[in-house]
Amino acid sequence: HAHDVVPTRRPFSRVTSDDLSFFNDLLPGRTITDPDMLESCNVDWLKTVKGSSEVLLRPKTTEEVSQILRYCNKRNLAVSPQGGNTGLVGGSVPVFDEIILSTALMNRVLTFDSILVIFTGILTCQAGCVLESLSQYVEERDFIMPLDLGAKGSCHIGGNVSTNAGGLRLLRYGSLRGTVLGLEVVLADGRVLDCLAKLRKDNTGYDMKQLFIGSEGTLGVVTAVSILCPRKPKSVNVAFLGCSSFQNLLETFQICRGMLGEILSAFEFLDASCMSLVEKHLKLTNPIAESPYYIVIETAGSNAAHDEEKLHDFLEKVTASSLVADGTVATEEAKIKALWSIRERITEALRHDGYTYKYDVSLPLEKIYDLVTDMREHLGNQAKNVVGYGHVGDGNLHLNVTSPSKDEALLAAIEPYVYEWTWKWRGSISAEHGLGLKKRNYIYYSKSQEAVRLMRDFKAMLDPKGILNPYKTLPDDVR
Ligand code: FAD
Ligand code: 2HG
Ligand code: ZN
Repeated sequence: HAHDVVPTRRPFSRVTSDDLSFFNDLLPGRTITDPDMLESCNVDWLKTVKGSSEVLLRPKTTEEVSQILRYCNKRNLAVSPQGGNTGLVGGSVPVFDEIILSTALMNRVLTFDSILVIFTGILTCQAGCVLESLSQYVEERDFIMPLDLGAKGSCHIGGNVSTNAGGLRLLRYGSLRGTVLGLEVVLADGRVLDCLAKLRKDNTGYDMKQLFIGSEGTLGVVTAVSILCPRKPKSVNVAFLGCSSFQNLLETFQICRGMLGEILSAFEFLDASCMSLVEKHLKLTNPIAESPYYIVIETAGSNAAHDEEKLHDFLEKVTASSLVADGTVATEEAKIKALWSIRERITEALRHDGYTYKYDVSLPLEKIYDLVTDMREHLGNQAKNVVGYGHVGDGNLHLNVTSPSKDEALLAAIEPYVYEWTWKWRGSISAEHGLGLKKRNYIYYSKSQEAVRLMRDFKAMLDPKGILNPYKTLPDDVR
């Protein structure tokens, strides 16, 4: 397995002046060729991959997306769909001169359902709605979005669906594969697939929308989403705790599930290195005594007195048994936000620390931190920092390695070591970020040849010319 394979440009057409006049007629003022405006759309959030697209299209409607794709398919022009461009695997930017199709102007809420006077909590919106705006919209109506992530201020719901984003609430509300009730998707040839159902239950044939959830823009462009929103909890508490060993942290999780189960909405962790980074680069303050490991627990329930009593009993138990060394609890919004930002902003702190190598793995819970310890030992002083954090409740570790600048020798020491390690424990080499450009050739560490061949067949059926997000998700050589 060679790492960091740079693909060769496939024989797509190049954009001509005739193409530009077509786009200008279809999207006047929304066909962007200005190099300064294209710059930020060509570079990913991590600033590690860069394309050289010369055209950015900003449709407002499904019909416009349909016309764009029908035209591009006919002309054999490659297209890279883009939402908030917060993806972490190099999937959201062109590799060469692919046209960038942005959902930034597709940001309308279509309906928020009420049947007579009863709100069902089903939100239907265009794909380019920013997650945080949707959160505000539904919260004003006493609901919340079933997902939450650190990128909420920029990421689009269509991007979330296309990456099957996990995030901080998955433990409680499940994955988008359960909460997304319907999708509208434009296929590569411009056909509009209307699967925008708003039903909780619907077993009429194959569930087509599932194919597009997590398909990273390679099978179609998501233009609208129906999603089931939970009621807004009346009482929210956050506890920030310190543990002296990872074993203690895992035991704390066990007890937490037992004592707080029905109100638990998040169980996240970070190690001491993450804490140092957010202190150093973001000037955040550690609210408790220094510890090797920190936990963020959130409860969300309907009765503040009951929830607080439960949380109190739990905290008493874990401190009395010395599983937890120190901790603090927040009930008011400002403090809750401050505690959460320590966890949510680690990705941002890492970007300040240097060039970042990111690994997003699922592992058996009891092995989850061994990978970090092992990697630290394995890399010695080759790395600047090796840190671990993530979604304990979901068995999902974020292992990040930083170095002062891009370092091929360091990369060769990390990969495929990290993938072999994950494979050995039957884990996933991409738990929630997808494969994009960076991880596509490692798919065989988590999927069988038979499964990958079937993926290739689906791709060939839905996008025979391969114009949608080429060089992404599927490996270069399908065996
Ligand atoms: P983009 O980055 O623009 O695109 C991502 C992929 O989806 C690309 O392949 C793109 O082609 C495709 N795509 C985008 N929109 C469409 C569309 N409408 N139709 C078809 N394909 C489309 N991820 C998690 O899972 N959990 C986290 O907790 C999390 N936290 C993050 C925190 C930070 C600070 C950052 C920077 C990223 C985080 N991410 C997380 C990764 C990223 O935010 C998510 O993957 C997010 O869902 C991407 O949404 P986006 O709109 O930015 O998509
Ligand atoms: C998170 O959980 C995100 O904070 C980002 O998934 C993880 O940057 C990362 O490695
Ligand atoms: Zn994550």
